[in-house]
Amino acid sequence: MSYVDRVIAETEEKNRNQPEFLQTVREVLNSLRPIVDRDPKYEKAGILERIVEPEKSIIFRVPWVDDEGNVRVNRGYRIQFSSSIGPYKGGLRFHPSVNVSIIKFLGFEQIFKNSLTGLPIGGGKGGSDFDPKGKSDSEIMRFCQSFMTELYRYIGPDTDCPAGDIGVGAREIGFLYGQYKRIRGAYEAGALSGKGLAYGGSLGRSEATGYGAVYFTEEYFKTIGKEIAGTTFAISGFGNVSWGVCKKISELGGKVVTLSGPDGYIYDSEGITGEKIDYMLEMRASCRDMVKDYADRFHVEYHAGEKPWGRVNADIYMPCATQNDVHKEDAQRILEEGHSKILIEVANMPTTQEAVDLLSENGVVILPSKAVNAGGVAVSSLEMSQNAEHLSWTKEEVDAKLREIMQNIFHSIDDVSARYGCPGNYIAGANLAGFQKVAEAMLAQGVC
Ligand code: NDP
Ligand code: 2IT
Repeated sequence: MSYVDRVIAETEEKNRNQPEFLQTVREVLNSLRPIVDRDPKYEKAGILERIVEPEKSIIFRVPWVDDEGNVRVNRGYRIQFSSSIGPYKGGLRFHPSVNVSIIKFLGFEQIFKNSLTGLPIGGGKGGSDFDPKGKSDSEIMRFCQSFMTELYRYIGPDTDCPAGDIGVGAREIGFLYGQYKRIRGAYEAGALSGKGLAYGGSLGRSEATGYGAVYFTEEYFKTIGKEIAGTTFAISGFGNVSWGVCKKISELGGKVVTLSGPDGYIYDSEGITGEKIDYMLEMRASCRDMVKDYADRFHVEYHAGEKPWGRVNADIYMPCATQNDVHKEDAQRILEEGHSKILIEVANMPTTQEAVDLLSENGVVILPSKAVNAGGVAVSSLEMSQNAEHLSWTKEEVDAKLREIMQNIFHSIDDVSARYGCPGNYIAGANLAGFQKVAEAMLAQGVC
């Protein structure tokens, strides 16, 4: 049995009820064969066995009191996966679907994503099964304060720096930081990123994931003679990431024609621009969680219970909502519709393995999320740098750095995929390129 096969089998055995985690482990390890099967030093040093095991997993009780005076209890998580190349870094997700498998899949992805940015950040992820929907601001604050009352002992600017993800935006980061500061008795701004501009946040962080995804796309487009201007995009979600994607695509003259929510999708043939983009923020802030509101407000098509994949005429599909959003039947529809040959993943792991296989076998190019969405964590890391030097950079400075980072990521995964004999397989390229630096650091640091 090869080294990769053995470690996959052992990981499956040890983590039987963690499907999302196993999904990413299989994808990543399978694509590392050209490196780890060629040189026995990786097996000798147990690199793969170590990389699939989090350095530390913290699971804690989060008790809080709702507005009616009832005691509620949620479960909190922080999985500190790898500190080989820097302090743990990765978001916090508040969503009822959160469990160990989801947090471990996100933390594992984060190791390679963070390495791709070229910045000194390790991989981690956390969150809670708390559902922010329908909660008052006071309830959100009490929950965040209770969550941080336990989490604070494990984080810090040189230890672990959490940020936002699904269900955790500027409001939650504010409450979390306030409690952290109070407990620590010190202004350690670099202990959290995604902070407000008034208290140590970076200009450009809220747009960073979406803008970064579009800069990455631009760089890829150069290799196929395409431009954002004049290109039509079908995207999913209507959260922070979708908002940034819409803003930048519309600024560059492209057209986003769909958004989706848990209730269905909307089709806006005119494109999502101007006040419609601002309305996305309102929709999210309302906590109603219905994309139908957009259709009612702007009188466009609404399709209840459906996803846009393969149902609209678009040049590019861009899932921006959550994991496993594009299934095999969606991939089948994309192929039958026949217009688009490019899927750009922006949400973390938005495509099932079956869908990836079907699309790839039929000539659809897939740009993988751990490369495409790395702009968010990259600007988070730039926020940490600004905090460390007690300075704020201009929006232009941050944006120029973000663009350069995304361009470098594209070229690094493009080069590496060619070097290891799979040109154009950007999924493998991202895993191989992300792994190289982490493995080198692990080899240098001995068994730890
Ligand atoms: P938001 O909370 O702002 O938006 C998430 C969107 O996805 C909402 O429309 C949400 O609707 C939908 N969604 C979430 N979970 C589910 C589910 N289980 N089923 C159906 N729809 C769902 O999050 P972000 O925009 O920040 O994140 C979007 C994606 O991008 C996620 O995969 C995240 O991990 C990834 N990402 C985010 C980064 C960031 O900086 N924010 C950085 C890199 C990646 P609802 O809540 O109603 O289900
Ligand atoms: O998935 C991700 O990369 C994020 N949610 C952003 C993490 C961060 O630390 O900014």
